[in-house]
Amino acid sequence: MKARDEKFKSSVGYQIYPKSFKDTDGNGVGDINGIIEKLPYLNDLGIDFIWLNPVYQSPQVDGGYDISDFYAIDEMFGSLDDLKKLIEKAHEYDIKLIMDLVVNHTSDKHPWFVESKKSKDNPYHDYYHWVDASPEKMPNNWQSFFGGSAWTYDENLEQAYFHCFAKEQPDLNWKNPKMREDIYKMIRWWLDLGIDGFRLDAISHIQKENWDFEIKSPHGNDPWEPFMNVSGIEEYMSDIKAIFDEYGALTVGEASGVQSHQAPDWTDENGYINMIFELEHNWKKSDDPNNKIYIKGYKDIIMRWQKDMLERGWNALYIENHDNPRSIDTFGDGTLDSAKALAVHYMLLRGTPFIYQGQEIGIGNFPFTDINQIDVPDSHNYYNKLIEEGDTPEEAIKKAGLTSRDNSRTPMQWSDEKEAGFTDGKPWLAVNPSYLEINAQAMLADPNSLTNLYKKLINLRHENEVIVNGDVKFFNKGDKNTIVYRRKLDDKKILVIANLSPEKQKLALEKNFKGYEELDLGQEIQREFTKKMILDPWEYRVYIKGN
Ligand code: TEU
Repeated sequence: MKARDEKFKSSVGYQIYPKSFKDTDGNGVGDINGIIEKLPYLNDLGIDFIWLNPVYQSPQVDGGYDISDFYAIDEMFGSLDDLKKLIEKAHEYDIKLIMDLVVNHTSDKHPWFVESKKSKDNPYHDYYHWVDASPEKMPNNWQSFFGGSAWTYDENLEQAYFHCFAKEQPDLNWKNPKMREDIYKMIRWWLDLGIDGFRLDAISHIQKENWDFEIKSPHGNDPWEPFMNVSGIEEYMSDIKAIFDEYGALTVGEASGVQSHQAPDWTDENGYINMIFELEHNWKKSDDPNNKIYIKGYKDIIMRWQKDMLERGWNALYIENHDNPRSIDTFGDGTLDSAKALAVHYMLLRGTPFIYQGQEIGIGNFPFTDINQIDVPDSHNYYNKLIEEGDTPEEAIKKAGLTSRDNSRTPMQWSDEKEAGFTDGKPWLAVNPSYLEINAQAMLADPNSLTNLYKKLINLRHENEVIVNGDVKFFNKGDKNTIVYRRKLDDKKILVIANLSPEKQKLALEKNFKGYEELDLGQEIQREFTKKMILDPWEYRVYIKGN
């Protein structure tokens, strides 16, 4: 067993959605060579590791999260040799590479599933969850995350199989020790190849309740309860942890359903993984037609997670990823000023920050006008449901467009050249028309740009241990739109103030902070600390004290 490497705590991650990062062969889809080409850009940003979304062989029903061969790279992304080269080149820059580990389910085209469908006594039948059923009667009333029943009937076997995502993503049966051995073998294979670790996809769903667990809809229990961090998962997680420990792997788990008070056990020195992505904070009021994050709700959730992980455990910090619309539009108001305040307030919290490609240059949501501009299946399901319920196509695309995951999957905007410099061909998903102004080249050239602010914040984390290991204390907890916290390690203190709203805010601080000096984070004017302040829209201030 290797000693646990604590470096993840002082690291900053960068998430790459490979289909949309950089295309080098003109097929309109990003590729591994494109990532290699952009390593200098990532190195210049200052990030420490890359989380690479799936590049495995896949029919791409769900953006590569439907894997048909765990050991192969999908040819649209390149080859295994390209990946080895990426690992090698990234390591030359001292950048680590972690990959998605998708083991809750496979593609329905995976040979295991193809075998499992053949007959009830096929050796792979029990690699998945098959239960006797009829077309009229599914084994229970559980719903899939992507809409509709979590069961799909198979006429030949007169059984249904379970899937908590799309029907093309059958869930693996973790109760089967042979299946687990095959997964463990695969995990080792990738670590032996030289990757530095994993982002564990949907890991909290691998264990299910018994099939007779009933969902009391619509207002009874949480519809996802029967497969959210269900008891029995501990055994599987311990097995996986033992492998991670052997290799000293860098790990982050997407583990919704793991409550903040349970998270320390998952992520402390004896925990299964280094850190956790909670999904709770993406809280929107269900009646908000603009699909905005409700800032006070968000703030309360962040404060709770920060507090619960103060003594033990570790948070992964993020405001954007490939599953949510762009943060500049959901948390912010579309302006670069809002993106800056967002950057400052989350990058200095306690935990390991992740930046999602394009977030650092301020790409916003896509102005969708037609459902055919969208690829993800869940948006199509939602759109069709709205049409069935009587919405006009205009009304339906407005709602489906606003909430679509494809907002964040449009190509990276490198320059103001054709297709934003992403491809010489036709991009698989249209480039956001904002690219003429919003692109990496323009952002890097402007010293006060969002991108240069991200660079400063990354650097600040690297140079100040207080941001890594200091404690965190919040002030003015009840304020709706401002967030104020202090990081402290011995005599060194950092005070962060951010107005997360497009209106001026009166701030009357509960405590006087004396002897602090302002850090220059590229604002037009400096402002001395005072106990009472009127903050401009999206104003942020960072003050520092001690050595
Ligand atoms: O997302 C999974 C995910 O968001 C759920 O685990 C979550 O718990 C649920 O929606 C409840 O809020 C991951 C990937 O990030 C996503 O892109 C994939 O579509 C999905 O897994 C399936 O692999």
